[in-house]
Amino acid sequence: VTGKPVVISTWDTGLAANKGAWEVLSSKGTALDAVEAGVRVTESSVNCCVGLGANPDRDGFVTLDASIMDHQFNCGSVAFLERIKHPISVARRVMERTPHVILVGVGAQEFAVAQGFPLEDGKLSDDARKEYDKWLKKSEYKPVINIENTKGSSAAGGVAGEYAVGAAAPARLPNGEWNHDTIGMVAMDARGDLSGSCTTSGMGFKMRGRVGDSPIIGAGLYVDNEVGAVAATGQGEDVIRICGSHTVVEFMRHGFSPEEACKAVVERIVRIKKEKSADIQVAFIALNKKGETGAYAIHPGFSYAIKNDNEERMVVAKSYFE
Ligand code: SD4
Repeated sequence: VTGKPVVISTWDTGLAANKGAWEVLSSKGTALDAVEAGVRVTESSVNCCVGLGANPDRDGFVTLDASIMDHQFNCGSVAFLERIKHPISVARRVMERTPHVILVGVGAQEFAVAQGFPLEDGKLSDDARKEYDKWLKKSEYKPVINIENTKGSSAAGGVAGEYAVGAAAPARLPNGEWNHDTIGMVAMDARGDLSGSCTTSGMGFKMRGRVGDSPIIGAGLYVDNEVGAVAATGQGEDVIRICGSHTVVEFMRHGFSPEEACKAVVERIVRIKKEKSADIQVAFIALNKKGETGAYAIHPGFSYAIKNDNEERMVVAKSYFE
């Protein structure tokens, strides 16, 4: 198969990340190199939702999760990783240089340092410090995932459709809150091979040690080079319980389009959560072997960015709730 290169990634920050990935894809690089380079852009951004600038756990520490998967079922991830700037690259080293798939916590950090990744100072970013101080006043343990539409945060106010690049909103809302904490990216290279990546600070003010869906292969990310590649964002617990990204891939295997497959899995979550679905956001992005893309969310306002040879745009996905 000779695919046309394409990359898609979650939320408005996906635009900048796609640019990073495109540099690799447009020069005939591999999808694997592209998805690593792409999300590193987001991990590097200061005061962003992902990486060391993000909101901490409820004890005041930023703890990071990331995963990566290639076209040959090779996969690697890190979870509960502290003071390392590029968890996605550590995940790739786990995949390529260890016999394992997942490393967590201190072990993951020691591995990263042994691999030459600098140990950062662990200080919170200015924005995260402010958010944490605000949170400490009440110290409520209510880890509720952000639901974009209620804040009017995302591209073009969250109405489903396609938007010019200029419509993308900044990652942080005027009131100082993030509109998300994760970037998931899936790509196809010129050879038609697929890869995916996912990196996150997890849910803000989570319990110490909490790990979400993003570093769980099959939940936050899954790639089957015969079928397609999928990444998830939103309330990780509810993605894990249905092996979300893997399930989307399986629907595509049985003939669903990327959007139909994402929709079927979102509907499954809604059936499980019943009325509690009103309080959670989950969204999937999917890319199939033909290079077709799609997404679906529980709530309106979930945006994702697409880049290929001809275009660069934002799409606000359709959703279960209108
Ligand atoms: C998690 N899925 O840790 C991540 C959070 C997320 O936008 O996607 N936030 O549960």
